Amino acid sequence: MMLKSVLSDHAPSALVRLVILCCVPVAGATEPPAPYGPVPTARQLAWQELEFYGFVHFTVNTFTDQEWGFGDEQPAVFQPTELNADQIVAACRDAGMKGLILTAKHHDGFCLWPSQYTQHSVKHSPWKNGQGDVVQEFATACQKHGLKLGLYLSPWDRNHAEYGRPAYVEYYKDQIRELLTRYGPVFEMWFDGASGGSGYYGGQGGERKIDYNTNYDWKGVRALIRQLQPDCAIWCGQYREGDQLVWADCRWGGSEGGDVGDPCWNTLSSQRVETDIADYQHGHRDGDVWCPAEGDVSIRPGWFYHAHQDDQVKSPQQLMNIYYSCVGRGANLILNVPPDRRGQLHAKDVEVLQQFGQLLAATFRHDLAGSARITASHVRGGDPTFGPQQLVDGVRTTYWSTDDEVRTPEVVMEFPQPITFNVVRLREYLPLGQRVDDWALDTWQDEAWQEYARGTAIGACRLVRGTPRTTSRIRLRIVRAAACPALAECALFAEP
Ligand code: FUL
Repeated sequence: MMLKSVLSDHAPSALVRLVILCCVPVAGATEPPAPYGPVPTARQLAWQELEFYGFVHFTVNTFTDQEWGFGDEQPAVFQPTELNADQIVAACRDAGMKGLILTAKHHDGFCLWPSQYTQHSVKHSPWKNGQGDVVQEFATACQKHGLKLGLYLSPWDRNHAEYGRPAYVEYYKDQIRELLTRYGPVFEMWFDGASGGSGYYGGQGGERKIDYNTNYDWKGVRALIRQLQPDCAIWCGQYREGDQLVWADCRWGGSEGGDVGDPCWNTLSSQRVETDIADYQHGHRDGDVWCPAEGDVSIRPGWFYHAHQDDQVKSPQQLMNIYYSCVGRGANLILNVPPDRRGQLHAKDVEVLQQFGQLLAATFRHDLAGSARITASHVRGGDPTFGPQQLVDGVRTTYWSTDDEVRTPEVVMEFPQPITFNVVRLREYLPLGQRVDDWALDTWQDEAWQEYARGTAIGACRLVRGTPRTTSRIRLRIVRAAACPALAECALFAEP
C-alpha cells in the first residue's frame, strides 16, 4: 500500500518504476518468522486476551461464617434474602472484568444448581422453595452484561460418601456434564488443588487422602470437557502419564495474593513431575508446553464473605499494585468478590470495584506512543508488514520483527512534543511463542540515553510502572532473545 501511494503521488518514469519495484520489498511479500518453542492453542490465546475477570465464592459457608465447610451443613442454611446476580455482575463489569467464575460447588459439596445426582443442593434449601438455581442466575446476568461465565467445581467433596473412590469420579463427571450442557458457553473450568483430608463423607467421617494427579481421572475429565465445550479453558487438573506431567490449558500463578513470579514464563516442562511453588510462579523458560498462569486473590482476607471483614476490603490502589504484578507479568488476574448473606456485594466492595475500574480506564485510555515517529534498527525483509509502526497501531495481531539472525534490534520513537509518561506496556505476538529474554527502555535526557526500565519475560503483557518522566525520545532495546523478536505493542501511558 505504501508503494502504491509513492507511485501515484510522484508518477515516476517506467524505468524508475521498475527500479523501485526491484528494490523496495512489497508489503506482505516477506515470510513471517518461524515460531519459537511451544505456542498457544486458539483456546489459550482467547483466554489470555481476557486478562482480568472475577471470582465469586458463595455457598453454605456464607451463612455459617466458615471458609471451608465440613460437608455436614444442612441445605436449609443456604438462604440468601435478596440474591441479585445482576448487581454482582454489573459491579464486575464496572471494574473492567471480562468474565467471572462462580463456585458451583466448594469443598463442602453443596451444589448451587439443582443437580440430579445429589440431595445436597439448592433443591433442598428454602431459598425460592427449592426451585432456585444460582448458576442459572449468574449465567443470565453474565449474558446480559456481556461477561463470560466460568465455573469452579471443587474436586474435593467433603459431603460425598464415595469421595476418594471410583464412584465419586463418575459422580464428578456427571456434574461436569450437567454444568456444561445447561448453562451455555463456559470459558473456564477451575479445578482447585486443595484435595483430600477430613470430612463428613456421608456420615462416615474420617480422613480420605488422595493423590491429586491420579485420583480424579483428569484425562477422562479433560476429554469430556473437550467433547462438550471445546473452547472451554481448563485450569489445572494436571495428571501423570508415564514419566511426564500432562499440563492443562492454564496453571496457578503460585500465590493466593494475586501476584505471579517475575519472570513468569508461559511455558512449563512436562519432564519435571515433582513441582513446587516456584514452578507455578515462574514457569520454565525451556519448557516444552504452553501453559500460561492465572493469579488469584480475594478483595477481602477471606474467599467467602464475613461481616467482620467489612473494614478490610482492599483499596483501589492495592488492587492496582496486584494488577501490575499479575497482568503486568503476562498472567491473567482472577479477583474474588464474595456476596454477603443477601446474595449481593457489600456497598464497600462495589465502591472499590468502581473506583478501580475508573483508575484502570484512566491509566490505559490514551497510548502516548501513538503520536511518535517511529524507526527501527532492523525490519524483517525491509517489509512494512513487519515495521515498527505495528508497535503503536493498537492491534495485537500485527507485529514488528527482524530477519532471523537479528536478535538485539532496537526501536526509537521521536515525539513532536515532549511527553510525560510513567507506565510502559509491551506485548509479544504470542502465536510465534515467547521469544524475548531481556529488554530495556531508555529515554533521551540531557543529550544522552538514560535507562528507564529493564525487564525479562514479556509474553502477553509486560507492564512497568516508574516515576513520571518527560522526554521527546524513547528507545526500546531487545537485549537478549532466543529468536528474532515478534513484538505486537510498545505503549506508553501516564497514570492519572
Ligand atoms: C483454595 C481453596 O481451598 C479456597 O477455599 C479457595 O477456593 C481458593 C480459591 O482456592 O485452594
